[in-house]
Amino acid sequence: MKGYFLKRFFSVLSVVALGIIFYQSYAYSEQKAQDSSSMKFAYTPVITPNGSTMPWTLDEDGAKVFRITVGECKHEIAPGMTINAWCYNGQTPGPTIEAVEGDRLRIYVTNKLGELTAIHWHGIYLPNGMDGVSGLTQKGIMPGETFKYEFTLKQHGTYMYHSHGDEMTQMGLGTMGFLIVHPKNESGHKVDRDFAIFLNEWFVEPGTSTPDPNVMTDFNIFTFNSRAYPGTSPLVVRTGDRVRIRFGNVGQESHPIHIHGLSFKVVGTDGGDVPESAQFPETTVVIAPGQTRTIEFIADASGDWPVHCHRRHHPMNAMGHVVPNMIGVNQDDVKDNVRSLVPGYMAMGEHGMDEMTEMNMKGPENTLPMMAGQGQFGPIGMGGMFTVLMVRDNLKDYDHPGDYPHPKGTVAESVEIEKEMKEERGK
Ligand SMILES: [Cu+2]
Repeated sequence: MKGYFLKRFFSVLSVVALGIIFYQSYAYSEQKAQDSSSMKFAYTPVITPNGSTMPWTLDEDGAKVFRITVGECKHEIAPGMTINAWCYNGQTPGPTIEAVEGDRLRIYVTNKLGELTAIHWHGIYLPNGMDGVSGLTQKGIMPGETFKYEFTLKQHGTYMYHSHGDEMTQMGLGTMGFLIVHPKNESGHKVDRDFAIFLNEWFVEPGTSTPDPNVMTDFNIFTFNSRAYPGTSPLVVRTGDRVRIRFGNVGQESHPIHIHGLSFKVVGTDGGDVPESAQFPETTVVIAPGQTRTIEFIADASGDWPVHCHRRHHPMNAMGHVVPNMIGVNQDDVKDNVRSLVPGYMAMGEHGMDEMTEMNMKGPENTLPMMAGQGQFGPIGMGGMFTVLMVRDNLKDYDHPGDYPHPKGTVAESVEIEKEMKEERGK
């Protein structure tokens, strides 16, 4: 009898023990399956406007696992224009990879293109064989193959990943993204808002959908995170926020990015932190091909402040170099006639280009108007590399806050000059 109970006791015990083991392994696999979307971080997560952050999972050995598929995708530059791009995980730029100094990254790259590829981790210190240069440091990843990259992050800062196999074509069609590494200790680096914006330029023949990667200098679409204004998301911040913006560029052209209403300091490059003693105030930062620049500022002035490339053609869409110069020429009687013969005919206005922002110009299909977007005071003569830094007092959240409520008497407006002068003299 005693033996029977003992047996029963042990069998119950073993069931309980098995249960505990099972539960633990279940809990463990739960933990293993836990992905980045459900985690809280010690750092302020980076926002990729119009883009996304790449999800990851934790492997048993603690490595962060990322999966990248290279392939074709349809990408909207702005409402009214969609291109045939080459993408990472169906996006251009590819989702932002975010990690912390000291992390071990395990990145699986699957090639769904019709030709070989490789991914280079721009600025990252790693073993030579992980550098991602097709032919030189590894075999090309052939169509259908998956390669594993693995390295431990020994630095922090703003880095990039991009194709290093037939890169003229592959990057020309969109294969690029951010690799952002947060410092192990955030103190002194903590910001309230952290944005990442990839710069790029494309040539898309008006009326077509596939960017021409052979074009060397004559681009007609200029983008922030592969979006042209008015397709770019605004950057919404609270007055007083410490803001960081990371810019990256692997294109053909350098872009002097200018911000209105405040000044900033360049605090980092793709080579690492800029020492404080070497930082100075600026309102424009040039980001050349193959560079990243990280800027920081306190958003100490509320308002709608433009953030744009300062090259004159870059905050524009679908520029054509065959646009006839019609400054000073009255074309009222001929424009519509020419347009009925040559669909999409574009000419400068007699008094400049601004009248085109108000014209309902019918361009070729899948082609953006040169300038578009509507502000609270009328049409905004901008396109391309243009967005708005919206700084607002007492924001509850970072949703689109609507038009800036200008304090009374702080907006430039039409006046009767004689009356004004008299009033001034009377003072
Ligand atoms: Cu530019």
